[in-house]
Amino acid sequence: MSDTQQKDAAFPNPVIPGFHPDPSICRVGDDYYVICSSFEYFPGIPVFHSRDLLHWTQIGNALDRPNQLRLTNTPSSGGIYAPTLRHHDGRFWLIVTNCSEGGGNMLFTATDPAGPWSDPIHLPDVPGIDPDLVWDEDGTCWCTIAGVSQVRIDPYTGQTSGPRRQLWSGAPGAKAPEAPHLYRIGDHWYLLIAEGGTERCHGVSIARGHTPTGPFEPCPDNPILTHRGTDHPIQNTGHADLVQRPDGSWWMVFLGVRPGGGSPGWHVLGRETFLAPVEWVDGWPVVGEVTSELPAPSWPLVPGPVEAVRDDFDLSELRPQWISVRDRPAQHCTTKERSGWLTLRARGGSLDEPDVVFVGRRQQHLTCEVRTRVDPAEGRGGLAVRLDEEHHYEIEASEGEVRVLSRIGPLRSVVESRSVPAGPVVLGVRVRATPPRDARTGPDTLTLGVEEPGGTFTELADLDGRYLSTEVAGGFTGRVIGMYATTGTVHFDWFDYEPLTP
Ligand code: 6LW
Repeated sequence: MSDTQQKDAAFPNPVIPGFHPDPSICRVGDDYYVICSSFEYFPGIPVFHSRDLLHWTQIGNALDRPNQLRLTNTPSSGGIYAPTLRHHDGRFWLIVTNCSEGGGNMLFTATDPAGPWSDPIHLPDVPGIDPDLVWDEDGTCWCTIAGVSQVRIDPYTGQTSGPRRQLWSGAPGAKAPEAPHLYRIGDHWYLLIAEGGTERCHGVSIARGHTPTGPFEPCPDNPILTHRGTDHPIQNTGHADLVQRPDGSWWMVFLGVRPGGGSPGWHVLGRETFLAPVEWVDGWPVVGEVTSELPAPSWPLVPGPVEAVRDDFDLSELRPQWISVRDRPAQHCTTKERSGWLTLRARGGSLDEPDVVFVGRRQQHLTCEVRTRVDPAEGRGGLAVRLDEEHHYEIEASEGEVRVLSRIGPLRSVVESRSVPAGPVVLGVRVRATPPRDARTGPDTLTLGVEEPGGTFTELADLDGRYLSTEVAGGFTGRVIGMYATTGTVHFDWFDYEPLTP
């Protein structure tokens, strides 16, 4: 891209689309890294890298071993909540809450953020969620948690020392002071928090003090970021983290949602990671306008690799974008059994169950087309759009038949069935965002169908996307589109995910 072209270019916001909530960012030299919550999915905590804050590439998942991430009996939207990523003393530090049985707060370290990350350092004396880490001038490590309270910890052992002290409870009357991050900036210590809850009342507030333990005076202009009470196309803005570029400019990553359809609006991609500029005025941060397009930056762009539409499972390991529900035992999911195919071996659970054998990727575009070629000769399985166990649409193949199924809360339906020739079959779902027309309009339409041997796509069902939205289903995640097996063994030849222009 030439300088002239760059000057006129605009860049999409969210900078990390799809279900990537609670972003935490740090910079080492010219490299930026972001991590996000991942809840009931395994592997957990996606790790992204950028050199320009606009182009982000997933380089791994921090928790990719069972001893790092136990999600047994975790309900959907349980598990891994808001992590914090920091760099100190020559290594990366990640602190996070696993809201599963036997979980709690824990620390991980790595020299390379792409991994491997360490085994967990458990923090049994650190309660609550949304833990943050910061080191003061003396090298003392402070852990700040939602509420907002703080305790001193030894990050190498997980031991706490000294009293746990209440730091700040946010603006008077605002609920849920959470997502704290503490920074030493200039002559002050700044305490950034989210409050109002992660729905439409979400916002970001800040306070400052002269020591890491306070006392803290609130910013007179709190909240410094919120879209509550507006019809801004980006809602629920909150849960932020700050980063300074080498040129001295400041930026904020935060979560937001993009409701679609008529009023009140339904968001289907979960809470996504957005970017906004920050200016400092009289010692307080002022967040720039949040826009769906970011203007060209003054610094060089460093685009990452273009993601291929097709994954043909030709590697011995799955790429980091692929996630499963709670775990991914090798005996149930492998690319080593049939070369160039993904083999899923059912273990009795259907998409309604917490142990379904499922491999999917986050839906990251409001309009997209997904297809997969499946060989159901030895079992039953197919292509699913999943929000949780009670909200999913799928097209399922068995030898000689395909069926469109839906689960919306207590309602299970066989929407359509069709005989097909024996042998492998191509299943597809086309997701088309609907422009806001009236209150009756959902955010999108999902068209599920099958590709005939000659290549013709036969549409079998059009389903309303509002029932796979967070406003209907609740929870903290977003849609994940993927492959599953409910009976026997099912082989998948390839998987196409193609963003489409609306
Ligand atoms: C997270 C809290 C929040 O712990 O939602 O948006 C919770 N913020 O900080 C789960 O994402």
